[in-house]
Amino acid sequence: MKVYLDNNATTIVDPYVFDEMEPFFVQKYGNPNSLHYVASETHVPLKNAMEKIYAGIHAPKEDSVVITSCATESNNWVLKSIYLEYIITGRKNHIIISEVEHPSIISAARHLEKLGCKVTYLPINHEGIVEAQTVRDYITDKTALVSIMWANNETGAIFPVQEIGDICAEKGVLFHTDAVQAIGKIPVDVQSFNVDYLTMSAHKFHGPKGVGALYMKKGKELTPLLHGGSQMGGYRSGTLNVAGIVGMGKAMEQAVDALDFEMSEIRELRDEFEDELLKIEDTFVVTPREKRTSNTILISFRGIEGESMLWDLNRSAIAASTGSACASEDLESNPVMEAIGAEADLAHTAIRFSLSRYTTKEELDFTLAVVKEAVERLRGISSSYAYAPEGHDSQL
Ligand code: 7TS
Repeated sequence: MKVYLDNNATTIVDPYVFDEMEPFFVQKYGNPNSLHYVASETHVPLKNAMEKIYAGIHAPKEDSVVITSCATESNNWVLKSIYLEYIITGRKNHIIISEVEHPSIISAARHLEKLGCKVTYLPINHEGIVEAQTVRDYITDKTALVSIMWANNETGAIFPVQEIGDICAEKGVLFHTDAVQAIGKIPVDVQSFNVDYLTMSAHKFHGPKGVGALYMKKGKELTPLLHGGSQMGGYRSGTLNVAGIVGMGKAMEQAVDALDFEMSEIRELRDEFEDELLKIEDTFVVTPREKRTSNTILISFRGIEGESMLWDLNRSAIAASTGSACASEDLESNPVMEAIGAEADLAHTAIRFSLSRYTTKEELDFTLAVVKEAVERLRGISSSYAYAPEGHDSQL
């Protein structure tokens, strides 16, 4: 049995999404900006796909959704645009992000810091959540932007973006949220709270890789970073990724349809699996379930290096993660575990299981059995487990 539990890194393309995309490679391959019939074959599908993306986040027509190549691009774009519009011009000098944002926000912010922008990296609380009050505490009259993710990719923790949006509106500060891990997991309605910019990525909700989007509220500023033709209203030039956009539209429609299923059935599967994992001695989960997206578990097994556990899982054809794939090549400890101030030995033991609507109970039962075996084997050879603090039966 092959088990894929790394859906926060990427998801399988939904077969309906794939079917919808296929004609745009070898049949309807026109450049939408050309003036002939091959081009016009793309117009209605593109329009329909864009409508589905707008509908998926409840964006009114007067707002903008600009297609990008990925969430990394959307996130970089917002920060760099704010720098060009507000910081370099001297209107403001400060942006606020959290210390558990995706690297596409953190690295972009660090880059802007080198260019003279002040950046505040907000802490998370013991549950792995950025509190709205903390945002309020750090806003100054020189703050141009607050960028706080909606759901964290490591823990699934849902951040109070509605409250944060209210605070930003009250203080006259722009608010961006990275909603990559929220779409398809919780209802996303840009009209239900104050948000100026919102990032999406199709491959996180069973769409194709290489296509994302940036939502922007009417009247907000955004500096075009790719100058060229008039595509995407001149905000982002370059020939449209027709198949990708069509795929993202279909994936969004499917994600909205499947939302109840994700929030009930997948949650139930996740909870049962988590209950069983927590029966294993010396295991820890940071964020309480009700404050998390329904598909994610970040769990620590004391005494077991995350990478060793992954190795054992991988040998049994189970794909999981020690956290973000963007950071997992360098054997660093999990950034969220570090941010909550977990003891060093625990910060290295976190494993992320992220489910999707394709995950089955059989797959989770199999995974549980493999995890139990791995825990026994790895603790048996672990020197750090023998030194674990009180409350645990020493194996010495
Ligand atoms: N923002 C969040 C919250 C993410 O989780 C990711 C990818 C991105 C942005 C970047 O998306 P992309 O469209 O540019 O690929 N997160 C992960 C992860 O958790 N493991 O691998 C990739």
